[in-house]
Amino acid sequence: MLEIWGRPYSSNVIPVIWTANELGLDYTLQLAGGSFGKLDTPEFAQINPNRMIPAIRDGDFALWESLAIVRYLCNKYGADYLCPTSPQSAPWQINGWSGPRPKRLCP
Ligand SMILES: N[C@@H](CCC(=O)N[C@@H](CS)C(=O)NCC(=O)O)C(=O)O
Repeated sequence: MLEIWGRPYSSNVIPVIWTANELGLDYTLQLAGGSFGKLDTPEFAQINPNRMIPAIRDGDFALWESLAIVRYLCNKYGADYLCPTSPQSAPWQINGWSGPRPKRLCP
């Protein structure tokens, strides 16, 4: 099952959780960062050697950086919904809303 690592009140984690919820994905939230700690553990270093949240593990695949994760989830699970499949897709899809705000996803 998809694992999302982070704390749910982190501004960089919120877009990842929102995306997973919007796509209806089953996932486990691994509380990490801030008072939850765990960023210095060997397990987390395998997921994100930069030791920051958010990060995900999807089977054997690990990824970090909030917008990279959002795009990955949309590409893998959101075809024809959040992920554009044609150059003329509606601008509310993922590239439309994340492009002008490189650090923030603001649906
Ligand atoms: N550019 C990164 C920034 C990641 C970042 O700054 N994460 C912060 C939380 S928002 C972090 O890991 N802080 C350490 C901690 O929460 O303990 C992203 O968008 O994912």
